[in-house]
Amino acid sequence: MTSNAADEATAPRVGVVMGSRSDWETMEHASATLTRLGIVHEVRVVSAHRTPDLLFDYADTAIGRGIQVIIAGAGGAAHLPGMISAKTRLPVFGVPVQSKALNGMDSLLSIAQMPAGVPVGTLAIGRAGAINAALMAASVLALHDPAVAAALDAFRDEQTQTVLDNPDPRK
Ligand code: RP5
Repeated sequence: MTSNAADEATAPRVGVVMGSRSDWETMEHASATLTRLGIVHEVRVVSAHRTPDLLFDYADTAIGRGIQVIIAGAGGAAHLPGMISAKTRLPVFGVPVQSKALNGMDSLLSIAQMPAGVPVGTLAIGRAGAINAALMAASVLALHDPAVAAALDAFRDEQTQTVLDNPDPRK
């Protein structure tokens, strides 16, 4: 493998970003799901409000660095996913982090209610949303990557089999 090919194999293809370190408890589920599917990804704290210049730089350079999908989690006045989408044509999946004050309804609405023309694919509040954002990212990559497609199919088959193998909820 040449060094260029090696770099390509290890370069992150998904960016997982979050507005605060406090979001990691939620967003680690996205990262763990990507890892389980063998998808190389990067994880960064990028705050729309506290580090706006970093947000612009991250979104501006993502395509050039080989990122194909961005997963963005934020809570409260959750502007991170929408502002990233405003700055890049990459697909952006937004994860509403459960806020203390309003249980994540604020996060959900501020991520979902984007104006026409600047999309954010919005997932459920919290852990389920983080996991599903990773699965959506995998679905996008799987369109052109047989290894990711196989990993995603295996994940889904295993999930189905686990339910079928455990029909009695008392056991
Ligand atoms: C948002 O504010 C973050 O995404 C986080 O969910 C929320 C609270 O941040 P911290 O005050 O815990 O850093 O920007």
